[in-house]
Amino acid sequence: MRAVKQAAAAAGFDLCGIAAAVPGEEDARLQEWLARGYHGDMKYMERRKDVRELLPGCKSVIALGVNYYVHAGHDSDPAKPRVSRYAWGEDYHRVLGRMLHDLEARLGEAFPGESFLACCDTKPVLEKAWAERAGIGWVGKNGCLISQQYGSWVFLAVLLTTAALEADAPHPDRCGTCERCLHSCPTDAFVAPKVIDARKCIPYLTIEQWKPIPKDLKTAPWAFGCDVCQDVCPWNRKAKDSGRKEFAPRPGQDHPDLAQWVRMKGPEYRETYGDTALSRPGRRGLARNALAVLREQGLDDETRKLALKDASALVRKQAQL
Ligand code: B12
Repeated sequence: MRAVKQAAAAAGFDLCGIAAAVPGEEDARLQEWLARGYHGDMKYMERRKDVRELLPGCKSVIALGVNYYVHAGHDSDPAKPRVSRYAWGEDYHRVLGRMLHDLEARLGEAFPGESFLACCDTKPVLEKAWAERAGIGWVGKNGCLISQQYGSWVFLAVLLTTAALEADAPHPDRCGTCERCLHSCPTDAFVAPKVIDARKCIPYLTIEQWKPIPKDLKTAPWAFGCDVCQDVCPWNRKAKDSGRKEFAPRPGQDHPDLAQWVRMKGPEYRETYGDTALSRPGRRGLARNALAVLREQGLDDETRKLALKDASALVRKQAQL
């Protein structure tokens, strides 16, 4: 559907595909994933819905992708504390939210009388599965949506609509026999190709849960998220710089000062990270993550003492591990 793709490109999206809003195999796979408890404390995963319940009369799903790769790259020093690439700049929910708003306005004019509902993590929708069905990439063995053009450094969003749009063909799987990602995971989180036990995945431990990080799960040097299974992916050798300044690393946001994360108080935290993805786990979450890395790399007495006196039980408990 050319009009939709042109509008998506004009709104800033790099990838756009269309799928018919009918249920697929992914719902059964999600149920199995949940039944095995792989979602851990992410209770919101139990509320995923048929898109037709979210938008009554929904006929099509417009899947969208934005390349977030910037050439800056992590320092080659393996001991330097790291923040995952997706969180180096402005929070992607804000950036994609603006683009979705723009696209909705354009499509509202092109398809009068039709309804639209924008989702970017904000609604209970399986964005990767829709992206694969709409042909913009495939779910790789590393559990990420991989685009043949951009690799896996793409953010996803979907726009549900009541408009009956011509669907694209699903994307074929192009991982072949490669299994680099499966063998590279620092915490052995893959139970099978494409299937992650989130409870062991560093992004879950450092972003999505609010308990101390267990001693046996070594997160260093990752202080927020993790990119290992994407860094080793051959499809990411082709990554192209998006040229988007919103995703370029802010000072210290790629390699943070961990002692500072432990020292930092609420106002400074909000001022520095309030409009970034690092706002998700809160100040306490970042201090916990910092302590987990410092535990492995060397925690000085002053920082430990400060953490043991912290107002947050989470931070104190992490410092005791
Ligand atoms: C929950 C969640 C997480 C969890 C769980 C990860 C996961 N793989 O599901 C945690 C916290 C661990 C996480 C981590 C990350 N996340 Co996340 N996350 C989500 C969220 C909110 C839901 C994903 C989901 O539905 N998972 C549930 C499982 C059941 O779904 P699934 O991964 O699709 O897995 C099934 C398929 O692989 C399927 N399957 C498909 N085909 C086949 C074939 C066979 C034979 C089999 C057996 C299975 C199978 O079966 C699996 C179930 O067993 C989405 C946003 C959204 N609303 O969709 C973002 C999202 C997936 N995350 C995103 C990002 C950026 C990340 C990180 C890269 C962040 C980081 N660097 O730290 C990591 C990547 C980790 C990884 N390797 O996947 C992006 C991914 C973009 C992309 N290109 O894929 C998303 C889409 C957010 C966005 N809007 O851009 N995330």
